Amino acid sequence: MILRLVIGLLLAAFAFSSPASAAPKRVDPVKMFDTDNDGTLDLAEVKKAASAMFAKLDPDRDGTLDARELRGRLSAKELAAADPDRDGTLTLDEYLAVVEQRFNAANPDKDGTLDAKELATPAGRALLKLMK
Ligand SMILES: [Ca+2]
Ligand SMILES: [Ca+2]
Ligand SMILES: [Ca+2]
Repeated sequence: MILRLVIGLLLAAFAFSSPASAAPKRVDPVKMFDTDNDGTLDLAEVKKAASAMFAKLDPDRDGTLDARELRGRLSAKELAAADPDRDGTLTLDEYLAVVEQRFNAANPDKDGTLDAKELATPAGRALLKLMK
């Protein structure tokens, strides 16, 4: 009985917290990565998160990410563009170069930081894909 009630409540809460669009988890990405707590993400914070993501995506720890490991984060075209030595994989440096490009794309006001609004733009979301 109680279990069914709990499950019912959980389902209701889930339905309630899922707006029509497939919104990502309602975790504030700024709070997740804002290590200096200034309410915005600077490039250092973004790169730190992206480096952690890189390590997570590279379980065999060979120091590179291939197309399979990058699936859903970089398209084949984006991978090719980010891979100047054309070996089909990205090193951490190559990965962070893409991160920096996306950071700049998401920061049109060029103030050196991304706020929640900038992170919610398509460019900001593309950047977040490389961070979490
Ligand atoms: Ca910050
Ligand atoms: Ca490469
Ligand atoms: Ca900004």
